Amino acid sequence: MTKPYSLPKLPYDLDALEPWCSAETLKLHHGTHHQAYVDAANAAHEMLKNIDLGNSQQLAGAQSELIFNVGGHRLHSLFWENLSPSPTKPDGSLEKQIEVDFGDPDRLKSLLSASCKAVQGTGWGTLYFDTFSKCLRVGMVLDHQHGHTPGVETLAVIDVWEHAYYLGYQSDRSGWVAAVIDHLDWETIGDRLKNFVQK
Ligand code: MN3
Repeated sequence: MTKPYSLPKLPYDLDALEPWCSAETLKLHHGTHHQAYVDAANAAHEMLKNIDLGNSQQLAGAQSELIFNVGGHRLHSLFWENLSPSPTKPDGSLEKQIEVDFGDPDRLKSLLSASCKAVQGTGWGTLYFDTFSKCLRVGMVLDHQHGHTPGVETLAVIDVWEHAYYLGYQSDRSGWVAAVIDHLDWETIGDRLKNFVQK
């Protein structure tokens, strides 16, 4: 039987992000951590098929398992794609939108960095497009599922769980965040914005 969730292939080789993200870190992060969220999401999907509807606690538990693990799967899938082996710059309509909402790309990067630092414990820094206000916003997701307004369109995410950086950076989360921000794939982020604006 086909499972609803599967691990996506990385869009580059395991050593493509070296030296700032080692092949060892990427292998563990993608092949072990991301795979674990995929497996647990499939398990929660199965559990919900035959759930006892009279058992609210079991139902809430299974739904919460699904949300946490699908959240992890989705965020990691976005994360791999919004990293670039070589530095890129925002251009075109993304560049214009950044000017309108933040003044310049450095202000946006500073906000992203501060948001990543402000995550207590496990979570993610995010850049998203609010379809109501038509504004770019910087925010954070705690764990994999708390803190995001439902319905916003995610453009870029930065993983600040310790498993993302501990092998290479130990407790230096700021060093990891700075390296990721220097290697965001602004082309992918611009393409995501175009898709959301066109909706
Ligand atoms: Mn992770």
